[in-house]
Amino acid sequence: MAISENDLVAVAKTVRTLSMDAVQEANSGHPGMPMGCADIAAVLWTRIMKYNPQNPNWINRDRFVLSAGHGSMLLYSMLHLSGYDLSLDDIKNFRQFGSKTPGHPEYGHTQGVETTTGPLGQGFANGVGMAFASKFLAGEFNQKADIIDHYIYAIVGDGCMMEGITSEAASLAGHLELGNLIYIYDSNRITIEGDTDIAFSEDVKRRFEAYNWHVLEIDGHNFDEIEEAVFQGQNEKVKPTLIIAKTKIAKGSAGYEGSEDSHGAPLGEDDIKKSKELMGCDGNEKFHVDSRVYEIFAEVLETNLKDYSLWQERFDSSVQGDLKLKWDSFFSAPSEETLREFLPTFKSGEKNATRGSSGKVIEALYKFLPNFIGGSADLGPSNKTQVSSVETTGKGRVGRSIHYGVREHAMGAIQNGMVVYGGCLTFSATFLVFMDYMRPAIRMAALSGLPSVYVFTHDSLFVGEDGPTHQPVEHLAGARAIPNLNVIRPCDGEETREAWISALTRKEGPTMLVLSRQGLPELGRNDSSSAQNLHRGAYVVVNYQEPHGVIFASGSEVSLAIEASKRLNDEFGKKLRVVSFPSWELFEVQPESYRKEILGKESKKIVVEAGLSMGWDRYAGNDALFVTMEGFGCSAPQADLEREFGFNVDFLVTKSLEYLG
Ligand SMILES: Cc1ncc(C[n+]2csc(CCOP(=O)(O)OP(=O)(O)O)c2C)c(N)n1
Ligand SMILES: [Mg+2]
Repeated sequence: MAISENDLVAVAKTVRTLSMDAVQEANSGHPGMPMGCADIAAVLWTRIMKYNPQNPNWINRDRFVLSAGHGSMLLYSMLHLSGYDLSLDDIKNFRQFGSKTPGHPEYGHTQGVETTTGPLGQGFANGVGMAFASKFLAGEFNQKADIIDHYIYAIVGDGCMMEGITSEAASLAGHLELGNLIYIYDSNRITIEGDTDIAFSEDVKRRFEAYNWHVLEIDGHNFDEIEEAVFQGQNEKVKPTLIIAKTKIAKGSAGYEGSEDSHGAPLGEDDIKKSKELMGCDGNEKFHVDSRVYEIFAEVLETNLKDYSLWQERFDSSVQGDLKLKWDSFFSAPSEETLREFLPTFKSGEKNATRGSSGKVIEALYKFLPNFIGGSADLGPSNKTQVSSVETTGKGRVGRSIHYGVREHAMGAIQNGMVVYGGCLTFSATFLVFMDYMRPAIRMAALSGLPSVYVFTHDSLFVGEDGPTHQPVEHLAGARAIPNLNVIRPCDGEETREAWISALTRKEGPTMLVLSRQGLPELGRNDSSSAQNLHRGAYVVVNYQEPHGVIFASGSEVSLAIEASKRLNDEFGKKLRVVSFPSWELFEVQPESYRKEILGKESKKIVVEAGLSMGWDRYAGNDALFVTMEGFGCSAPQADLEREFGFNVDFLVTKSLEYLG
């Protein structure tokens, strides 16, 4: 049975009353947005979207992204009504400790939440990543039938529209012609401080048309217009669609409709009672869902289940044999052993920049893993991420080697969208110094537990002549401060391969690979100093029975430490162990006995790292010698910087002797 206009009214009313009640009960939250978008949501979830709450991870479901994440009660209402694992009690516990209904939607926490949103604009860009991944998989698997042919829907607000990340992501989506995107802009012309006139006067329609989007304008409270616009969006196969929906924030509230006061605070018992009565509901009833509304969603489910089984049949009859094997490989992670079989090895005596070794690893990954995709924000040749063996992206074309353009922030968030979508292993790349341009997206990956891989090259002062604008100083400390982000700074090619293995086999969160621009010697290794020790975070590369002290170093400073240690022993009889310390995070999860053994009993500890010393005292104590950076670098050739900033063997030997006494 078709969903009638009265049904839509009933659903929208329920979203409004549940949202008012939940925010009131929590005494915090955002009722305005869900009330304003209730009509849009009612149409999307009953007449438009294909989804299956009984198999929430169905790969060909339509995705719904609530980019305006503060309106979480909109999403929770829809998830509850449509039969996801979210009860009315969960809604009553909105924003409470341990509930399934946190303030902003959290991926992995609440079934049916496709991506974590709240920081405005992230969701917009996540959706672009989903659309990219969807097109990529469609290209690989729609051989005999359309296996992947769904849409990505999002509701984005004025705030999303103002954020820079949205401009980056929209520009790329228009260029790639991601016609599977259908975004609805909740244009209520209200943000926290008031009317958007105070800060936002551009013509969004013309702006998005210029980005090569298909733009429509509708009344966001008119069901027919909403539905018709979405159909037009579906029929537009080339351009992404933006539906500018004129709405009223807090639509249906007796006293707050159209007012910024409804944005982020409960409406109050009085207004809620009056509003409910105006809507024809019992003013005293709380968290009420009319039985007809559940019936409507039972009908929706029936339709959706039919679509789902048709899809299943399509899948079973067309994805067979080699194509099925390929499908399975796309959806299973490669093991450490498999990766080690085909990844390159590096020989002692060679000299390689770790970005170069990483480049060789990337070439092999592209060759052996058909779902390995990624790219750089226009630094491919420098990041050594660009390969000629696979198709690149271009105007109207997705590909495995992605030209993100100079758009770091969107790159990070688009990558997150690909990861939550599934089916692909993906990396992004830029200079380490520009990680700050994508930091919010990295934080979201860490928070959401997404195994995104970041290739950050040109990792220190030793970038040289480009000067302090391009020389990272505080970036390692800043990265280590992000919970659940693994930071790995390998010292040579062998460690670089292992770092990639660590990143690609990690399931719990993102990993960043911090790589050198300059050449570094491959360490001479034996069994006990095998690069596979990288997975322990820190390990001994130079050992002595009764050492005078220990040097902790990472990345490009490991070979320097080894050379200094050798001279200190040969010329001065001072024995310093050297620990290659590529990753704090990997080290932290080792057994205590291992950590104690590596940190050692020596009271004399030296840290050598071309970055801030901040945080190293946790391993080396306050009395350690820190051969680190304490301020910005400067523009000069590498050798001069090594001398001036104290990162050469002579300096390290002299300083160590002074320190050891
Ligand atoms: C990056 C970011 N900056 C600031 C905020 C705080 N914030 C939350 S909602 C909001 C205003 C958003 O306005 P709009 O998108 O129009 O939502 P509406 O008030 O219409 O619901 C702001 C500034 C945020 N969540 N994310
Ligand atoms: Mg607004």
